[in-house]
Formats: sequence, C-alpha cells, structure tokens
Amino acid sequence: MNLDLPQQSTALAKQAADELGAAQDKAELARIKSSYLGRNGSIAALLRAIPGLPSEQRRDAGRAVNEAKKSVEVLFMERQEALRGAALSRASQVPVDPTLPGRRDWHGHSHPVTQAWDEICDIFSSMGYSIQEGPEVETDWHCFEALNIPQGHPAREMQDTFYIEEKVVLRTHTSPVQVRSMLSLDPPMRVICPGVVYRRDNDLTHTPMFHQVEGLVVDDRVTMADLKGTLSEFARAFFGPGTKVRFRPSYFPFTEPSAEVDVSCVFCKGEGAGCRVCKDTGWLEVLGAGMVDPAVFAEVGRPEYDPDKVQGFAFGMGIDRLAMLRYGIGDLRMLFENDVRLLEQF
Ligand code: 2NL
Repeated sequence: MNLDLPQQSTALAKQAADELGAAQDKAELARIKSSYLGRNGSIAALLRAIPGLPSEQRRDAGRAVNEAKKSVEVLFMERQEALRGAALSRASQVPVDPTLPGRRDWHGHSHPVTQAWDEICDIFSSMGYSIQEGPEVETDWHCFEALNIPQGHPAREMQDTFYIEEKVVLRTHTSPVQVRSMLSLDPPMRVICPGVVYRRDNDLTHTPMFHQVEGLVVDDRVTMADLKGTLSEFARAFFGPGTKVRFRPSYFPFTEPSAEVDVSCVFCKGEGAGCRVCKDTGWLEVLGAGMVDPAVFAEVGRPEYDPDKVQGFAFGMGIDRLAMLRYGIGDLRMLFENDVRLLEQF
C-alpha cells in the first residue's frame, strides 16, 4: 500500500459511487454493497489497517475511513430508491388494452335443492296455486289423525316418527300444512306446500331430514282427469316437453283412489335397456297422488269442506330426488355434505 489511508478512503468512496451508479437491479446493488461494507469488504480492510499506523496518524485515518463508509451507505440507499422508483414508473406505463374481457367476480348461488324447490313453486304458481308454509313441529292430529292415519297405523310407528312429546312430532310429511290451509282458506282453493320433513331413517337412499312439496286442490267438482292433466303438465315443465307420464294404481291413507306417477327416464329417455338410473324399465317414479279421501274432509270438520259438497285432489313429491334426477346427482348424501366442489357445479 503506497497511499495513505485518508487518500485510499476517498478513492474507495469514489469508486463505490461509480459502481453503485451503474448498478441496474437489486441483486447487483446488494453484491456491490457487500463488497464495500461487508465483513470482508474493502472498508473493513481499511479499518483493520488503522491500528498499524503511527499513533499521530490514527485519528485522521479513522475519521477518513468512517466518512467513506457513511458515503457508501448513503449512495447505496439513494441508488436503491432510484431503482425502485424506475420500476414503479415502468409498471405504470404498461399499456392497458381496453378490448380485453373483464374479469368476472366470483359469486355464490342457491343450493341445487333450493333451485328445484323454487322451480317447482314457480311452475305451480303459474297455474294459480298459492304457496303455503307451516310449522315443522306438529301436533299428532295435524300430522296423522286429520289425514286418516289413526293410532296404530304403520305410518306413525315409533321407528318412522321423531316424537317431541306424546302428541307432538316433527312432521313426517308436509300434509299438515294442507290441513292448516283447509282450516284457514275457503274452497275453491289451490295450494302448494314446500317444506322440510323428518323421518327416523338413515341409509344410502334416506336422510333423517329431507324436502317435500305437496299440493292440494279443492272445489265443488274436481276429477281424476284434472289431477292427471295437472301432473302431466308439471312433469313436462320440470323435466322437459318430451317427458312421458304414466299413472299406476297405489294406496295412501289420505287419498282414494290413489296413484303413483312415473315419468320417462330422464337419462335414457325411456329406452330402458342398460340404464342404471331406471334399472332397465325406462320409467322413474317421481310422485304420489290421488283424490282426497272424504274422511279427510270430514275430519277437518268445517261446513265449507262438507265431504258431500266438495272434491279434491292432492299430490306429493320428494324435492331431493327431483333435484338429483334433474341435475344428474347420483348419491343423495352429496346434497347434504355441502362440499363446495359439488355445489360450484350448479
Ligand atoms: C308421496 C305421496 C302424497 C298427498 C301426498 C294429501 C294431503 C291432504 C289430503 C290428501 Cl291434506 N292427500 N297429500 C296425497 C297423495 C300422495 O304424497 O309420494 N309423497 C312424497
């Protein structure tokens, strides 16, 4: 080393200023910084030389090296700021293409069961039905007795019904809402009653809570032909205009005669052979229905519903099953697991 420490310090600070000024990115800046200010950098080397100087030179040498160190630190910060500012202004100059499509917001939607519920209600509303809802906790009378299901009838056995008290139950169907409608509305009346119902059942095809829609029409002259026309119209509105409908004789305690209603399979279009969904039959059972049993009108007990003066038809269907058929969902439990990977598809 030929130069003295103050001169070396000044030269080093100038060299650092040139290098920092030429640096084009953060990585380069960091490398230069550590080559001067790092533990093995050139400033540290100068500091280490101080103790070896003659004592009268140490004070000036120390001051000179420290000044050089400060000046490199300041230059580093300034260059860092300058590079950051340049990057920001480059980003703000990226041209905007106004013809690009906008980004869509993510938004939720109603559950497939709710969609089916709404659609069923819409179809019957358009036929002049009013929508009625009622309590989920019901009396034994509204849920069973009024519907011609007497004590001891298999439909109210302990294994099917959740009991709250001896005469208070979780409704096992939405029929009590129609009973309440007959108590509050005069004929002619047309009501549709969607709701949650409960049964002590839990396996591959049953959940303890599920959804039903029932309908009731009462007038002084209502026939099985009205029932057939109404339900055929509904099936075609819900499943599509090409849907075929058939009625098979059946039994319910609250209707006579009673029928089960099938629609042509929505998957194989009624082909049948080889179809897993309709088990080769070409038909899917989707509804139960019938003419209101006069015993139900008698139990309601209002003169407006005198069984000798009025007639009615009623029907019921499971919303969950209709949603599964409509949207091609193969497993009932998927409807109630609320897995967003399923829900996002509708
Ligand atoms: C089914 C069958 C049905 C009814 C429900 C009803 C209600 C009153 C009077 C007479 Cl107040 N009937 N409801 C009638 C026939 C069938 O449901 O398979 N439901 C899922």
